[in-house]
Amino acid sequence: MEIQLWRELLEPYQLVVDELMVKFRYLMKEHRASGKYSPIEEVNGRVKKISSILEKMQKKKIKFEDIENKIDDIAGIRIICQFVEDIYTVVNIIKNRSDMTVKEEKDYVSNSKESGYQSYHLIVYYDIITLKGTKKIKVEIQIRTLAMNFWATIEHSLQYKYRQNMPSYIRERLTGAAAAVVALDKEMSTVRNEIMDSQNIFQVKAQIVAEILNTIQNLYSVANKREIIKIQDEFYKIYKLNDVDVLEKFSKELDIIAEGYRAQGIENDE
Ligand code: 0O2
Repeated sequence: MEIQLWRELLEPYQLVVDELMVKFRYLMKEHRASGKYSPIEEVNGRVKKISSILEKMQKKKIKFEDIENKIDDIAGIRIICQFVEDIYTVVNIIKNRSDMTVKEEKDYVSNSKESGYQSYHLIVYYDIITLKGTKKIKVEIQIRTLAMNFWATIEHSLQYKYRQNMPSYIRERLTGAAAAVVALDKEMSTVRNEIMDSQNIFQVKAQIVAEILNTIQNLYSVANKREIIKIQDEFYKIYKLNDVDVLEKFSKELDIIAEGYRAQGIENDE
């Protein structure tokens, strides 16, 4: 196939990957901005390399004209979660979205592969719109925990290194490591609520601090310098107390001060 044709074939897949990364990252941001725990920890995406597509075509005896039909992971998104429970939350979020339709799902979390591989796979249809019109594209979304991803990354590299001839002592080590991943994820799930609470408090605090700093910055254009310095000093003093409630109270008081200046500004304009 001509190189130009490869580019034409793969370009829509790059658009899908770019759009979905923006959407999943926005989902993370939305959760965090509203002080909620995000079930998504990290999102990555890629378009399959031509060399990997050629390899798969050879292995599965796929003709050029059947590439798009028979290869489901030309566009791939990987979603990394902290806890096993989050995987199922993300699966439900995807299933309930109107911009994606699930074509197929494989739960290698409840039923890990013989290799020890764990991950939840969804093949979804996603529409892209270009000058040529609307095109339905298949995307493989892999959802797994940080621990599962660690194992899969290492195992993938070893598979690549040894191809079909992985020494049995390495395979045994990997099987043992896969069992350790299951145990680690189980152990982490038992402290999930505590971890979620502490992460939420951190998010809420970061959000309040951002709002306070924003208000102080806006005050620079309306209040006098002496007052702003007084407010700043007060903020640093309160920040050291490490008490979210006190910070929140301070933020509300600051809003009232800012509101006062705004009303005064409107009066002066009239
Ligand atoms: P690569 O190099 O990651 O792209 P398919 O091959 O997709 O047509 P299959 O094998 O039934 O059909 O699909 P499955 O089982 O859902 O696997 C799809 C992808 O999951 C693989 O893509 C891997 O990325 C990953 N995967 C599956 N099994 C394993 C495993 O045992 N170890 C690791 N590390 N990853 C696995 P590719 O195209 O096979 O490989």
